[in-house]
Amino acid sequence: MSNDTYREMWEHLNLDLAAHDGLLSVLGKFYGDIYMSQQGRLQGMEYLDFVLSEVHGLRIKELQDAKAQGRKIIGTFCVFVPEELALALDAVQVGLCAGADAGREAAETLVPRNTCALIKSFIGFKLARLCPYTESCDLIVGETTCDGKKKAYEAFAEHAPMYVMEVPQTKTESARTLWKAEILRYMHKLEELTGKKITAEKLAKAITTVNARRRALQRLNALRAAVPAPISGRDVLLINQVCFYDDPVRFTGAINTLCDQLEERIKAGHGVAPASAPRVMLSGCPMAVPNWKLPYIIESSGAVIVGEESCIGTRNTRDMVDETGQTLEEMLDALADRYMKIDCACFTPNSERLDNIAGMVSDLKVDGVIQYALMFCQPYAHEGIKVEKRLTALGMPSMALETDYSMEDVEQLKTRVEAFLETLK
Ligand code: BJ8
Repeated sequence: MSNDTYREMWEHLNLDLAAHDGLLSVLGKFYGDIYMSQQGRLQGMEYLDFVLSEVHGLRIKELQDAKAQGRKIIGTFCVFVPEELALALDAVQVGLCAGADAGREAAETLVPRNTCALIKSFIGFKLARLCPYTESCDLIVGETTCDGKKKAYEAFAEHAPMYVMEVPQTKTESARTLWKAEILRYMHKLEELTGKKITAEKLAKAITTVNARRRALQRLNALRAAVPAPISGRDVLLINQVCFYDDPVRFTGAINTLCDQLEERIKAGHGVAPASAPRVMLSGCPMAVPNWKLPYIIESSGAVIVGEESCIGTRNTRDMVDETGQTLEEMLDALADRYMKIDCACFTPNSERLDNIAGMVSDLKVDGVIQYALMFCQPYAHEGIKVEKRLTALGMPSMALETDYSMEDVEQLKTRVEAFLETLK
């Protein structure tokens, strides 16, 4: 499609065209430096490069076409919002978390300065009219996870069509009852929005679709246990990020093709980094597009990232929805059970997260863990202390880093990462 057609579409979505041009050119340059400069990338990554190059183009056009056919677009910020329900009603779900330091000043008119960068970024994108995804949404679904998000949604609701799911804070029986009720309430909201009814048949199909995507990503993650590592952490982070935007069936096919190529590479004993490269796992806050700063620093310092214990990582893909349910009720229970397993730091207690981290460290043959927390993120900063204790007990070296989306601390982070990697050698 021509650039003029895209510009018309962006104008129609009421984007600030000049600011948007600026964002795209920075994004393109950043992507070139961080991704295209990598050696030994697999052919299958071309699909991801294409998707990213068209992230504000072709994919937005697809969303507009879907809307023209009467389908609804649902925006989300958290892996707690069950995509299966949207798919079962023929709606399209897209992730709206943002990873760029854009619109920060505008965001700080709605939320306090000491709010994490992820929250400020999605608010900033909205207020600065930079995000065609946000502008395409018929409904934006928030959730009661951390305090920062909860309060931000109140402010955001003045600017966008918001709906908030109540996510419990514990894993007790009564919390599960509340969560099941919330799933039903959300289902009714979506039915009202789409003018359609969820049936067992439609939900079963949606469950299979989302499970297939999880299975492909699980396959990809399992292949990273190979030594030498067959794919860079940067590329897998990109895959996990694109998973929130792309059509689920098309994406699953592309990831399985990539996994076939990875298997060939592993069989041939080839890797993306030498077998001696320190194998690092990232753990903590999600990294939304285009937040590639830390992975780039780590991998350009000679290490390879082999796992992301994060929502834009294994927390989003680890658990499957049971597919044996026959009735709508059984399927909704299966959904409630699957989503209650998410080990977000907003839960108390959240000891299963420590077990999951220990499992990943061993499965992926990790040499060291870098805990990543966004500045002002209380839940992950708190859990960082427990995570470090567990890792120390396992004899696993770790370090904790706190940062935001600015580039001011790049040199400082690089120095700390290099010093940590030295200790792993
Ligand atoms: S399930 S991790 S996507 S809430 S970084 S906004 S926690 S202050 S993103 Fe999350 Fe759902 Fe949990 Fe995952 Fe708050 Fe921390 Fe900011 Fe965060």
